[in-house]
Amino acid sequence: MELGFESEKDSRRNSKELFEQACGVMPGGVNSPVRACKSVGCDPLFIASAFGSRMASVEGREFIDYVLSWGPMLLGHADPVVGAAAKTALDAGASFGAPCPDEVRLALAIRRAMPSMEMVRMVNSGTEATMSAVRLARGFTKRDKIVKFEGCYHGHSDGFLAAAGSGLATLAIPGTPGVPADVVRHTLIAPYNDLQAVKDLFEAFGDEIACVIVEPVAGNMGCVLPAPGFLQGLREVTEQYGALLIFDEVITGFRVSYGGAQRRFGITPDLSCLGKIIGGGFPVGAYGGKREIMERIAPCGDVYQAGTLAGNPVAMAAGLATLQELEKRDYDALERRTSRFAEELASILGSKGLPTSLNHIASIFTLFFTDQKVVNFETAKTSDAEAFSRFYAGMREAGVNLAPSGFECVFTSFAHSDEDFEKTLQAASRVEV
Ligand code: KE4
Repeated sequence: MELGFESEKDSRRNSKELFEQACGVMPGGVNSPVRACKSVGCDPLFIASAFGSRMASVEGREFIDYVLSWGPMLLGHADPVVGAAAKTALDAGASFGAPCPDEVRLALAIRRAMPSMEMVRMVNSGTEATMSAVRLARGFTKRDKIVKFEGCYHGHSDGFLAAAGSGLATLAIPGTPGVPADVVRHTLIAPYNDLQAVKDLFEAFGDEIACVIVEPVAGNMGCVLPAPGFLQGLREVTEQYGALLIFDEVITGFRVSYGGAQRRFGITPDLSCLGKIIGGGFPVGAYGGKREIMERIAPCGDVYQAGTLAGNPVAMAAGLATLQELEKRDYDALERRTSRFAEELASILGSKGLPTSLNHIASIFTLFFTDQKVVNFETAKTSDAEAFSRFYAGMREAGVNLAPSGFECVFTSFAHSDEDFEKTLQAASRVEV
């Protein structure tokens, strides 16, 4: 029988029934693969609402949330200031298909935080941002090849889906059908943190390489920090060969500092890509960089890129309110609290006999279940996936919502209280792993 929302009763249905219905009408029952929880062997929970650090499933079960919509909700869910800004914008009209003041205000706020982004173009997702930045790099340099890093994920545009990290790594698909070999032929892949491998690629293909695109802190093989000198080395080798350096700051932008990883590590990329936080939960991405490069983008230049809902007034208002709020917040205090929390979590799980390897920066961390230091995708893959699945299931049972993949991050927010952390640690101390 076709299940439907014929009656009020239906809307109170549980996640299991909703997932069954979803699977009949949406591939995998979800709109993004990792949400299906396949790699941890669970069915997804359907969420009815979220506020601050908490979210509630359709069954009314409450969870402390460390996914935060995969990063955007650094202020916490349903922040009242962001919500009010979005509602006011919505009451004035959802979309104009014409310029609006908040597009300019948000672009200026981004540039103030990240001065390397002399010009900014708004798009609707991180995928669009990175796809467009690479097209621009190719147009500007008149070169075709790109360098990316194994385990880094830059969204699902064709050229990147070769040994990508998030999603594909979890589903163990090293590339994907549907992408012509001709396209990924131009994609060169190096191990993260392996500067010599990058230099070797430039040695071999130097004048064909348009850009190096990198997550300055990797977040899609779990959290992996740049080795000392790695980012500076990328800056130098790209300058040496006339290639562009693109920072994919979709996760790190406004999270590892208000000025992103580029401010934290003191590296100036040629182009940067943003998403997640700058939309405050609405679909927003952006790319930007040096004026002479960005001015090659249509309509002032000849590199084409467009989008019906780019710069959407509601999303711009939410993003602007988010950045204005974040500018007032104490990132160092959140980093200290997150560090203490992550260290205590590691020691609790270590006391259960699990090997633990913690990577942490700002309000992001990943606890790998391995005795190796995790510095790239190879070492990330030594983490015990079965142990992670047991940990995930046990924590969800105890009311803690973690990312359903060992190749993702734990995100904290300015809404997480010490009580949230304490409850989470108590849950971890009871989990059978
Ligand atoms: P979106 O197209 O999903 O907005 O952004 C793609 C993207 C680009 N760059 C980085 C560094 C990213 O992390 C992402 C997307 N991140 C994943 C999870 N880490 C989104 C979750 C999902 O795919 O459902």
